[in-house]
Amino acid sequence: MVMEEEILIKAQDKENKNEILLYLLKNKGNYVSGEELSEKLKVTRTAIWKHINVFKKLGYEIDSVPRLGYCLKNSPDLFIPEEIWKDDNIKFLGSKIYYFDTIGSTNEKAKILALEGAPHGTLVLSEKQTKGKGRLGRKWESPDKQGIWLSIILRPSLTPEEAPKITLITAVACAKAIREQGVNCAIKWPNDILYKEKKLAGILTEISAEMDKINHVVVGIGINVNTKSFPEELEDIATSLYLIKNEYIERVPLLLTFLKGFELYYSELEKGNFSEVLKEWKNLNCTLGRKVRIIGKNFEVEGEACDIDEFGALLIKKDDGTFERILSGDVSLR
Ligand code: BT5
Repeated sequence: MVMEEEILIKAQDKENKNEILLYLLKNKGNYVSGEELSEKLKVTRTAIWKHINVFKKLGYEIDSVPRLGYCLKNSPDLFIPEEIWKDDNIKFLGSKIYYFDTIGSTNEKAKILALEGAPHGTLVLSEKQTKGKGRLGRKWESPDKQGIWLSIILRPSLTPEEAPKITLITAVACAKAIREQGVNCAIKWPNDILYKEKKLAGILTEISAEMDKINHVVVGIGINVNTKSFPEELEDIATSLYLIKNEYIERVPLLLTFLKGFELYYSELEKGNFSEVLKEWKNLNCTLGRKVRIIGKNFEVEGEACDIDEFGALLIKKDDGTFERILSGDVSLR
């Protein structure tokens, strides 16, 4: 058996965050003296100096000026865990962060970690995936440092039949974060974020459950951020923020906006306010009111997508006037 190449950069609990890097990140653009750092963080000046050199090797541009101290000028736009922990508005996501340079699939890794007991809110991120997955074993193109390839481990108090709601709240958080970049994307039920009918992001929700109880959920999100070109077979169906805006987009701020939105909608879901999120979903979707064809595991349905119910299922009005409730499938817009 050939072993998957897996290069881990960091696996860290939030309690063990690097306070020096965090302090520099929170004071980006300003000088902080070695004395201030050493007093506030109770570390020696030599230790600070050693850490600064490690951060520089990671790509952080840090000025050191005698008497003024250290100033973080530029960050490398990588998913170093402190980049997430620097945002105090993010509460439970990132309780533990696994950050890889290379991995087969963040979802596959997250499923293993979940079985090993990884806590609610654990994040798995990788700069590239060699076996990124879509639904039904399809492939997800995940080129190096060009996107956000992320999996979230959740331990929700939902019943298994409510699991599709998680895909919907993820889609809302994802679409909203992308719209903040000025890109008018829309959600195609159940798991696509489209811009002008081309796929900008996809979601893959996988659950481990018993009859009436979810053990854990792994929700995978892939967002094409700075992809400049796609393989031929995806050229007509995929796009990226870079291709839409014709400029390089910083990934870290986009990730932070997504995580904050996700926490907001997830807490609504846990409080029993899913209908509020559903309203947002309806505002952002491009499926309802359209003629669609849905291909599922053992069925094919055509008709008008007329509504989505409180479980996140799609209601189709067929040409003969009867209705069908669809839980999953591939939708093509007619
Ligand atoms: C999805 O599946 O859209 C789910 C994608 C989830 C990806 C994330 S990345 C982090 C996490 N770890 C993983 O291994 N996966 C998740 P589906 O609806 O089945 O769409 C898959 C189809 O989208 C493929 O068959 C291609 O046609 C197309 N596709 C592949 N890569 C793409 C890309 N980067 N951008 C747009 N379309 C793509």
